[in-house]
Amino acid sequence: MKTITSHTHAASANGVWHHLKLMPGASDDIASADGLSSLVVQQGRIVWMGAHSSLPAAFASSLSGLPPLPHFDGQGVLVTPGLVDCHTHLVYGGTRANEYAMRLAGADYEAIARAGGGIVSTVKATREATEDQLYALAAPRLEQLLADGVCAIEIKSGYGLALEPEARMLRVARRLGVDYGVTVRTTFLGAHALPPEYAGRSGAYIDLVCNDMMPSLAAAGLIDAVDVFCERIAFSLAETEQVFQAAQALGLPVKLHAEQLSDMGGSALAARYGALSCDHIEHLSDEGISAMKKSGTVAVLLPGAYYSLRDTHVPPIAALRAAGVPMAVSTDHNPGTSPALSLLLMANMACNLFHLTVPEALAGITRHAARALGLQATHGTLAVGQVANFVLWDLQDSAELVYWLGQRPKRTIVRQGRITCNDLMNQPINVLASRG
Ligand code: DI6
Ligand code: FE
Repeated sequence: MKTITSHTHAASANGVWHHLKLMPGASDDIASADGLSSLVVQQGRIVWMGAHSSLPAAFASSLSGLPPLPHFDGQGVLVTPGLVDCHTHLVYGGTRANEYAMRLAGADYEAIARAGGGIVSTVKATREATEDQLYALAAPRLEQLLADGVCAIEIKSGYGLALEPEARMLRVARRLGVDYGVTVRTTFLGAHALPPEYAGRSGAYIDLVCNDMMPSLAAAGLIDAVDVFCERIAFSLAETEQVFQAAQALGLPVKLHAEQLSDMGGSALAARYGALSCDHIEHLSDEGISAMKKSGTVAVLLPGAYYSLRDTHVPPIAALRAAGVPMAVSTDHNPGTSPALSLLLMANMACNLFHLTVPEALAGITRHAARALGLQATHGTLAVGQVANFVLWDLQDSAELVYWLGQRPKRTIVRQGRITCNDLMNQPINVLASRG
């Protein structure tokens, strides 16, 4: 078994980080007069933030006989919270490049799915893969996302569609989180598609999802949230509600693949169950928007799927904005409709294709994405008490994060209190020594 040890070997980020130019909206704490802030990392958390001039003496020097904290000079570069990718199907076997070629030649996604391709073809490849094979396939994908500064990620099941292969996918997701030192939230998407052995017996399959798969996987500690693909090629509103009721009985939060290809009314239903998020939502109605606003449900925008399917129905961004529904942006990484492995590229697409502003796109891949996972207390912003996840970028203007296409700016990534990528920083300078 391949075990990654690089995270545990990465240098500790414990210390004082100063001369940081915070991305607008990165923090609710006030930046100092010169626009530069400092923060202190200890044991994997941000324990202090503010102007360097007000750094408490306890952090500036050694009062208790302990060695002083190292300090890191950010030299005024842009700092963002660690990015959050709140909707992925990262673990699967095979690819669907053949379907991409078919779509280019005129076939349509729904027709391919109805003909036994689509999700079900990935189910076949996933069921045939061992746990180690699934891990080996997913790890390099995760590495691509982490290289963009992703520090927390959601990973769904949904290509197993039976207890054992669903468990395998979720165990791989958990292992990736431990091995790479990245926050992983697992989502059970047993109701993603009807497995071939249940053809024509949708009700029986949903019973299996609710009464067998979900309780077993929850008891094994493999589920953080529950999702359904509510669509005319997948599951109905009534079936979706049955899954939500089972989740509620187990105390699991819900989310929904909603209104991607048609308006099924799934978002309003999800909102009634206090959903963390409704995702895709190209065909979201005004009723859906007000229900989401009322329940505090995040709208997750997935421009990679929109782009790959050559969709033309843009989600109702202006109405979501007017209603004050928080909007997140995610890769929706999956082999069928969004083989995307850059969250920064998705932020660009959300601006160009969906007309988000730069601040909206950046909030969409940090603060609001964390909320879509229920992680807002610990992820997505820079604040005392948050996990020490942040990225220093060799940039001055935060618009550059969204502007480049396929070029990754130089950066230093601190993930879970460790420096996991370091293009920018010299060795830490001892505080007392540097003060002479
Ligand atoms: N919507 C999606 O974007 C993915 N699943 C879903 O319900 C697509 C999954 C696939 O085509 O494999
Ligand atoms: Fe998806």
